[in-house]
Amino acid sequence: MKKAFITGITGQDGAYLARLLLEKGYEVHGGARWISQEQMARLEQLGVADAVQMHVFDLSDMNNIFRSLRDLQVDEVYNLAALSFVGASWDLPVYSGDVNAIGVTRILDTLRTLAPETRFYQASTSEMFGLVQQVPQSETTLLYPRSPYGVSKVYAHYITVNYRESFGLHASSGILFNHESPLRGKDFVTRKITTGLARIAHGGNRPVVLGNLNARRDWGFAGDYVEGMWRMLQQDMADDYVLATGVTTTIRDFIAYAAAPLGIELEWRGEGIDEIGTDRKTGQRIIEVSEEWFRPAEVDLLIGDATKARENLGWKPKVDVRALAEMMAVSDYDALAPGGSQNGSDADRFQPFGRCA
Ligand code: NDP
Ligand code: GDR
Repeated sequence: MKKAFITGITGQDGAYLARLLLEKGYEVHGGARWISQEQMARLEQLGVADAVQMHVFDLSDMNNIFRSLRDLQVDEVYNLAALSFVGASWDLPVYSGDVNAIGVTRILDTLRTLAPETRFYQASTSEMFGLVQQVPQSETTLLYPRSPYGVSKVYAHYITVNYRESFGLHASSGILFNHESPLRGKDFVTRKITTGLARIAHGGNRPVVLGNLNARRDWGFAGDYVEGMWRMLQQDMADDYVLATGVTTTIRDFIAYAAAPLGIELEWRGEGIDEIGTDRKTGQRIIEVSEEWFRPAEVDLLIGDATKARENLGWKPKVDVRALAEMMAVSDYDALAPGGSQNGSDADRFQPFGRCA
């Protein structure tokens, strides 16, 4: 039986990956920060909370990482832990660097010292392409990050490549484009949209207030992407791979895809921060725009070329963006129904500190 350690197991991808590895017969260990609140919700939702073995783990603590990897002796480490919300990385730039960048060096250097045979996966990101230098983006596209998050992930990506080349570690970097699911954190735009629309479809009257509706993202389903992570670590040689759908969609179009299954047809009026989306049938305000949710520097367009993953790993996504939006909207709608699992939304619980002032 293979043993795997997943950092960030309490997050969206951690939950899907844990389920996948358990299905494949792995013994799954998970690392989670000690915080004084319930963290097992996603693992519970997928029905795997009791099957994983949890350990206190924090990427900012070198000795904790050293002891974890020494004691666990695993075959594979998946490093999914990170401060993953781009918007918050301007509020926490030093922490982003410590956790997302130096934290990866802490793991790699521990593996180099204690367990050089252990296979390692690093959660790299399309945010590294930032102000894109090529369309579509592939493994060889020049990087130009646009946020403290993106910058920290560029360091993490290259230190992974460097430890592979310097010490022969089986260390792979998955450059994953946006992937979402009903388990997505509620601050991310897709889930903020689907929780907000679900509330409205249940009779709510609060519009969803968003930032830049023109940004384009290459959105896939998280369940498909964790399969790609696993495939990377099953290769004889470690390498870097883009995982993406090859389709890009504006925020505005994602809203329309999510609204349709809830019976809302949107009509758009105005421009920039004056733009609003109303329900064509009732005239109710559904979407508003506020400067507050614009970022100090934006990533306008992402679209990935996953040819290498398709050819070398046999990986391709199964869920397209329309099906994804529908899956998330229906899940949030059902969760708000009587007896559903959710009775409100946490979206927008963190306000930016007037970043653009
Ligand atoms: P989530 O935000 O859902 O999960 C992040 C996880 O990291 C949580 O389990 C969180 O724990 C944990 N974490 C945060 N800080 C620390 C720390 N200091 N020490 C240990 N654990 C920590 O992210 P996703 O599941 O969406 O993403 C997984 C990884 O993939 C991240 O690294 C992200 O940057 C990257 N990525 C994600 C993409 C996406 O579209 N989802 C695309 C490309 C890359 P807690 O529960 O305590 O908060
Ligand atoms: P992203 O995801 O930054 O791509 O990072 P997010 O959903 O936060 O933003 C996507 C785009 O939507 C625009 N946007 C808004 N975003 C949020 N969160 N809230 C809003 O109200 C809003 N209005 C418009 C943003 O400006 C942006 O252009 C995600 C994370 O999972 C990262 O960890 C991961 O690396 C990348 O995807 C790939």
